[in-house]
Amino acid sequence: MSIRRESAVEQRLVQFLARHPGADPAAVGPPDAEIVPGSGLTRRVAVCLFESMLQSRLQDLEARRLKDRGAGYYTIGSAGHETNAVFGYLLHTDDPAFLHYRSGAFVIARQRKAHGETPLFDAMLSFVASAEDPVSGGRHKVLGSSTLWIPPQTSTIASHLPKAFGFAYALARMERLGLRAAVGHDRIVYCSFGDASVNHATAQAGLNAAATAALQNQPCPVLFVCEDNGLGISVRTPPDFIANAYAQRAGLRYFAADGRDLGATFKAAAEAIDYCRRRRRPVFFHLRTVRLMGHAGTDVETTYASLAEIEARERLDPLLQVADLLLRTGALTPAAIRALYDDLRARVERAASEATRRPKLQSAAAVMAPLALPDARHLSPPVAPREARLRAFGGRLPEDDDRPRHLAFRLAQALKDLMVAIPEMLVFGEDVARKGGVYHVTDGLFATFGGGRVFNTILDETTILGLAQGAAQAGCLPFPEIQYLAYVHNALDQIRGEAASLQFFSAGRYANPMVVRIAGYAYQKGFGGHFHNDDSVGALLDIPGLIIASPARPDDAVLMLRTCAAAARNHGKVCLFLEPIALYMTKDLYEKGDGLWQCGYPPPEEAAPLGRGRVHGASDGDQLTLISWANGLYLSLQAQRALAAQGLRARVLDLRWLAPLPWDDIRAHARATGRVLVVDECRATHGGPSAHILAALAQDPKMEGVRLRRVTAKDSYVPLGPAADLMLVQVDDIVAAAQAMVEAGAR
Ligand SMILES: Cc1ncc(C[n+]2csc(CCOP(=O)(O)OP(=O)(O)O)c2C)c(N)n1
Ligand SMILES: [Mg+2]
Repeated sequence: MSIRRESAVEQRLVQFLARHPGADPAAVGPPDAEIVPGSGLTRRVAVCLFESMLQSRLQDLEARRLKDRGAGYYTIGSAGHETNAVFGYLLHTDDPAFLHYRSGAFVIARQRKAHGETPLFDAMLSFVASAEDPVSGGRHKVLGSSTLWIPPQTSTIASHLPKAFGFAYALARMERLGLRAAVGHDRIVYCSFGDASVNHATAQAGLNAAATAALQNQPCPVLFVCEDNGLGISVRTPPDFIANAYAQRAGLRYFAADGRDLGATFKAAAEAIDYCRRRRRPVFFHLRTVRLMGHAGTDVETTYASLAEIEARERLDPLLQVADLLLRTGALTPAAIRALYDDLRARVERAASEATRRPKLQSAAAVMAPLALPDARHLSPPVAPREARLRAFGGRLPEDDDRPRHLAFRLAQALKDLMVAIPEMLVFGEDVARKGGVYHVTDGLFATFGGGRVFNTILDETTILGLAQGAAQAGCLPFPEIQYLAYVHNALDQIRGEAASLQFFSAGRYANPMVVRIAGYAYQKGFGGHFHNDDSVGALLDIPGLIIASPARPDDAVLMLRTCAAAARNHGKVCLFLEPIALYMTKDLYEKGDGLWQCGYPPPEEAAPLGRGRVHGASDGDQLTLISWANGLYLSLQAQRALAAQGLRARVLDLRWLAPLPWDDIRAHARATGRVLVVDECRATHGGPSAHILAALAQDPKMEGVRLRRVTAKDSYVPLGPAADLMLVQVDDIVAAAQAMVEAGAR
């Protein structure tokens, strides 16, 4: 017995077609008559669906041949799942679709409905990672279409359910707000996934969010389709698990069909789509499928299944069932179906051989092009008309009020200003609405803009970030809030794997612009634990393409928030905005009552240049540059004064941006003073950017002779009470390190 099942599966179909006796005269009818009575499926449409299904199968087989020849790279296919073509056919071509990797026939069926599409060639370009692949540009084998609302999905199972929910939820909200959306307000969102994937926390988050919305009578037209083949690679899903778990799930309307029965699937799919579209409520559609030819080309099924089982599955091949339906009813003659098979197979082979000759990505720059940051000169913040601002600010503009204010106060004003200027901007998260956020940073927004644009979410960070992605793709500019830095970690994949990667894997064709505000860092008095007092941003720093802003001063926070809004809105960027909780309410810098950590409100047309730092107290003859940001800036400025009292002159460079880092400023000030002390409030080992900064300076020939050093927090969680100070960088540590550097001699 062969452990590779491609040829067995293909031969079974070929022989079935060859041996089929043809039409039963009693079942023959005209093309527009129903092929299965009561199904709504005509013969014509059944043939059309079969073509999509067959093409999908032949593509899968070709993908394996390409891999065997060393010309292709990806072999997870749709074999056995092809009835999902029904949804591709029935939905509108701009009903957004977030797809399971086995929804290949869905894509083909949808592409057939649109003019000017070349689905076959596109798939082959994708298999061979050609730079001409019209979705990812050769960056990944993805199911997707830049013209037909199929944003590419990569391989993290279940990661797309929260954004599918988010798109549907936002679409309905945009309609109520009178906002123009990226697709019509009557569109529904399609989202498919496997049966094993349902177990994933991220899948549960998406399903739960949609169900909760429905139970709160909030429209959420999302059609979840579980393509249930009973397996997750080698692990069996308990029989009837999906039906038992979802047939009665409150908030989700359940539909089911056996994918081998084209008529029944068509009927149930049409009903489910109609329900979802008209009622604007979420649906869970259970599509029973089989998996043929293993999980992927590399999966040897015989290591975990008997031949009898494998062959039993192969007998359930939906193509056999659908071919039988078409032949029995005379929708196609045996000769026509064989010709169709031969023609399609030849076309697939021609397209594959052409695709292998098309160019690949040739340079690192070409690969990375979609990650490019916007030109700092093109980041003008949007400004609302004066009248509208006056109304929002109660008759007095914040820049006309010269009382200095603290960080949380200025951030709330900056958010308000942006909301006036950007009608599609939404603010959401836990407790952000009436309460105004746990730190009052969203104070007053709910009262000014109402619950349509400022709203509480359910308590789940995955949902919040999924909602942000979906809402962004629907045409909003989301400003989600994450309550604490540590809470981003339990949903990090939504940033790392999904939001930040979308422009890359779609070659810039799709974007999910957003500004994620995250309250974070340590130095909070009276709080312990790694959650409220988290001092690491390491997990965020290596995510390609992300913009990470981290202001310390109220004026910088306002200016940088505007830059982020422009980078997101005009360039589709995902921006993280890390706010130091410990400085939210801080008013003084050196002494109680000095009020030096308060600022005026920068005029609304001003913004901070992306990736540029800000230097404090620089003068000729400085002996040292302290480089820091956030709480570290606050401490460094205090250290600067203490050092000055000892006759040691240090300037302080606030990085402001952790990505992109302000390299020009870093290098200029390093050269100017000959000594660099990076004050990194994060943990020593990979917590913050200091090691990276020092490594880059150390190997820069222009930095010859510049002394380099850093101070960091300890590699520990942060404890409660005064013991926290033992772990975190203190002013004295900075002063001591600076003194030691200067005492060590000239550069
Ligand atoms: C988060 C995550 N964990 C593990 C994997 C590895 N993996 C890829 S597919 C798969 C099985 C998925 O099974 P199911 O959801 O039933 O889909 P099927 O392949 O059967 O269609 C696993 C474990 C992954 N891609 N993503
Ligand atoms: Mg499965």
